[in-house]
Amino acid sequence: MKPTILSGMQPTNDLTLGQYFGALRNWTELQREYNGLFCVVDLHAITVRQEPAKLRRRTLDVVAMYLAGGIDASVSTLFVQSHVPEHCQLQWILSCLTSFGECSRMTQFKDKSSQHADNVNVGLFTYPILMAADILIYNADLVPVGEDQKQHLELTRNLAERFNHIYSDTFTVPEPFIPKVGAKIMSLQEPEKKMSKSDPNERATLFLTDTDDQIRSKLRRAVTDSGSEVIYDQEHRPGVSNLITLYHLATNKSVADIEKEFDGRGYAPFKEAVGEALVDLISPLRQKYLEIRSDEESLNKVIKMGAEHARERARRTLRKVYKKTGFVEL
Ligand code: AQP
Repeated sequence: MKPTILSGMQPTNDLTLGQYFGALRNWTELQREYNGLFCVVDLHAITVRQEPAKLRRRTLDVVAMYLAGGIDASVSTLFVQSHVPEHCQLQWILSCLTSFGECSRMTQFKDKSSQHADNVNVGLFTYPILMAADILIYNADLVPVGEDQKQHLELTRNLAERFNHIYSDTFTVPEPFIPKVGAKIMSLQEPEKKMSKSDPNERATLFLTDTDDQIRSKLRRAVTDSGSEVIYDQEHRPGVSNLITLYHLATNKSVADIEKEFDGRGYAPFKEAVGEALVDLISPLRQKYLEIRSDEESLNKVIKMGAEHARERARRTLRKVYKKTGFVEL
């Protein structure tokens, strides 16, 4: 049996280059070596208020982008989180093992509750426990996460160990998979902030559905730093360093070669080149996506098959967990 990897994305908007380099591209590489489970986490998405019709549409958009990005539904299990109710059932059990203090320490809760001060709901607070259930219900060995999710994975590991200690060995304690480069893609307008699909400033974010002209224009207007040298220095030149990272990820050129290529040429030609490299990357992806997205019947077949596979595994784990917890079997 190959080891299992699990990951997911929220259908809160179109996906961005952050999701692509921070997650999707790695998933497609990992799916041959591992038993891959990739989900669209619609339950997580409603911790922030969503319009029902948009949520429904975006869930299928994300499924289509997974497929366009290279997830092979005949090799990996591609499913929608709400189609597997066992996640929520396990979440309740894990909630009873999680202290209030553990959830309070989550930096993403602090960030999101200040961003959505009018809707600091309990779901936002207990979100990391649902994430733990998503992972543990499949006994995932590896979870490809960006830097921002490291803390949630640590909680997952603690909960797995806690359950195992109280009730006997049940869950696999998952390991993080964090890519060395591109673990965090930054905003094009505020390079100290991560690129986010819900950023109200559209210029800050490169969507995987952007047209070639939009990509070029966003790159031209990307914030760089004072000075004119193309040198990687995350601390003092976050703007240009983010662009160097994007160029490196899109072309595979090393940072040293990029610095040499643009030595003494200033920011303008560099930004132009990054824009072109990203057009070369995103354009075929977008075309593939549009083609896949136009066939909803096939998309529905893919998620139905995914839900069936996922539920079979999830039911097995939940039965074991219920028994160990002391619930009477029906
Ligand atoms: N900027 C990023 N750089 C690297 N990785 C990123 N990820 C997201 N943004 C970046 C990684 O993508 C996966 C799925 O993320 P998500 O869509 O579930 O939610 P998120 O991390 O909350 O992303 P956003 O764009 O900020 O969404 P909203 O605005 O809806 O909250 C994760 O593995 C994440 O690390």
